[in-house]
Amino acid sequence: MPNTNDEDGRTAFLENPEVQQFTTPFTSDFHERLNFAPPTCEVFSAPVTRLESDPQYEFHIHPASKAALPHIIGNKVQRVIGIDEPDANLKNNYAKNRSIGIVFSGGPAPGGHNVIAGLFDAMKKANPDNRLIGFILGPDGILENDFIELTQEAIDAHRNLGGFSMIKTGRTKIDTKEKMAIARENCKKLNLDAVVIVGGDDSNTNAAFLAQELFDDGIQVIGVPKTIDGDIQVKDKNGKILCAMSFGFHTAARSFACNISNLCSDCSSDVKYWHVCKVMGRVASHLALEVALQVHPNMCMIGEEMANYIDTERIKKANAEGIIDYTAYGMTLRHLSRVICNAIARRAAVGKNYGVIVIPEGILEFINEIQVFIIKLNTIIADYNQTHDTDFHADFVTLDEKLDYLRRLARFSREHSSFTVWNTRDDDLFSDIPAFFQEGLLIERDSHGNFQFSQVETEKVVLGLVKDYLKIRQEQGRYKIGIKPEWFRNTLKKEGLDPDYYGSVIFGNYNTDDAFLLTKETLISLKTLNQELVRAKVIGKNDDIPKVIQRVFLATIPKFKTQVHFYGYDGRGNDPTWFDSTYTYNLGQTAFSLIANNATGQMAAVKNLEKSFSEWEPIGIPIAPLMHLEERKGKLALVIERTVVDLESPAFKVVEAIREKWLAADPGPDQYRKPGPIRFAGNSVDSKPISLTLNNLGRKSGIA
Ligand code: FBP
Repeated sequence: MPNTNDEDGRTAFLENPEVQQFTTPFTSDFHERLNFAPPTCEVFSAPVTRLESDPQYEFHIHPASKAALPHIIGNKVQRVIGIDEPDANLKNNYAKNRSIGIVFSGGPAPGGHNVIAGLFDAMKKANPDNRLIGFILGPDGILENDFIELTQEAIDAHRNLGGFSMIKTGRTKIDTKEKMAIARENCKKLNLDAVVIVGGDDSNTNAAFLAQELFDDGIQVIGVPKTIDGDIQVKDKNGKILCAMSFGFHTAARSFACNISNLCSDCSSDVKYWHVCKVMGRVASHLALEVALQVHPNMCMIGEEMANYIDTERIKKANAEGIIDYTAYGMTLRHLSRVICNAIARRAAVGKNYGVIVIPEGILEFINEIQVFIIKLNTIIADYNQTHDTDFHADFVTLDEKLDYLRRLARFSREHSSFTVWNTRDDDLFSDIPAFFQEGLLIERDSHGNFQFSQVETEKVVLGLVKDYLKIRQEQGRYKIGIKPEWFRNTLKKEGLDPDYYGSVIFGNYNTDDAFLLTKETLISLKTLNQELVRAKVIGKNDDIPKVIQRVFLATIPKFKTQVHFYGYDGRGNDPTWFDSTYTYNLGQTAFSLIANNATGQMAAVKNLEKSFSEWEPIGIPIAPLMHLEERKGKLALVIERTVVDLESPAFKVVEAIREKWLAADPGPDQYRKPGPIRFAGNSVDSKPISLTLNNLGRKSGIA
């Protein structure tokens, strides 16, 4: 380094190109991404595309959707067809000068910038005078008329890059008559021909309502399926797949998987930690399932499986007593902690007092007792806000104030039997929950009325129970670290003691072929060890336990040490994989084809994502038929149905069949898989979600 007092020397140093490669934000990877041109589906190489209804797809249409969305309920699935020699009509309509607005809605998902790039390139190819408007900070941008015109330069600076930073995002919902009216006025003021809403289930629901609202103004609205959670997957009523996965899922899962696989390496090296990895996905466990397939962790909880759990023992007992035991259906928090503890204890018994557990962020949503609290509290908060025309959280700021309000409700229910939402039993059960979790359950809902799982330390609740139960197991002598017989023998021999003399007194399986020695269940402390050695006359009443025996014994007492990790925002901001870059670029192109062919109330999608790229087909999916009624903010609302993990799917069945092997509660090696980092070049570049591939293979071989 030159003399830092010498201004000229320092300037020259900073201007040195070799130094500048580190002082500017531009890496070679970054340039490679900007310059990558994702391949497009063949139809997009034609000068013009048109749409063709595909009658093979049918939907169960909810009457409420029919009533609320009359202008778009009749929409059909549209195939995008490339036309090399369009007639004048088609050509002119396609090339019509258009202004299109685009908005991101909800959490970021890798690939969003490529939706914009794909749309931009398609619309400029159709007519270089077309304009693309980006609304800033999500739907708020539409309501506040805050937008920028997206230029070639801006687009080129964001190609294949993660995040939504180009126009930002937000979670506001355009859900009232007033907001709809403002949105309509602002779109009209901007002379927009169409609006593209890139969002999750709630945002695509919003897109359908906006399409209905703007129909008479001739402003088209197109949705794009985004969410790392992977819960927008569309099938028709006969199970034919239209959209296998929302965009962003693959990248987020790969990013989480890469980090979690590093933890697998770490924990199997210093062999002292259980890494508890909570991964995003609040309503569905698709991300947890995909991460499990990518990494082969020792344990992976799948929420849907827990909800589906049936305690046959309890049912038998209830049948014998002639009663119905509702608690036998769905896993309880207690049972969940037992399942985890059993696995931890089994690994410890073969000397593996470490491991990796993956749990989905929304795990508690699948636990019956917690789900009931969430629904009840949603209803209470929504009713309070409506009745008092105010905000529950502003009126009751502290936890004590909130609890006090709930207590008053419980009292009210005692006095008025017609009020059943919150009774004394609810209040008592709620008081048993740790304060931080009570607070979590009472946090503000998001603008769509969703419970905000990412704000709650779910893992802390589960871990608290696990730690308590492990302590109990330890006191019962059912949680011990197994030690290798050779190590025991060598250690004692080194100190001049006869291993056989002590072995059969200390270990329950000393003279067996077992690969690991386990101390007898009754030996749970140095005191009980002392008593046993005296009783077996191996040491005298007043003798100390030999130091080396103490050392061996202490090595069999497990310490449950955890490191807790949350994987969510990091993977959500990752640069997209090849799969997501290509998928999203084609989604943008599809959105333009739908707009240029006068569609509205459709979701741009790519069919056959689970197959090789040459089989991908751009399509439009009608949004209105995907709606059903669901509880939101304590009320029933018409929303797109989210897809949760299908327990009959080949992907889940694979996990179910192999998870015992991944637990590796045996003397053999762990089964950790290394998916490696996301790369934009090389062999792994065109990988796709493993769950999609397995489901496709399963269908092909007739097991799904
Ligand atoms: P979207 O459904 O909007 O795509 O967001 C999904 C998600 O990433 C969830 O996995 C997570 O629970 C939530 O967003 C976090 O929300 P926030 O960004 O408001 O903390």
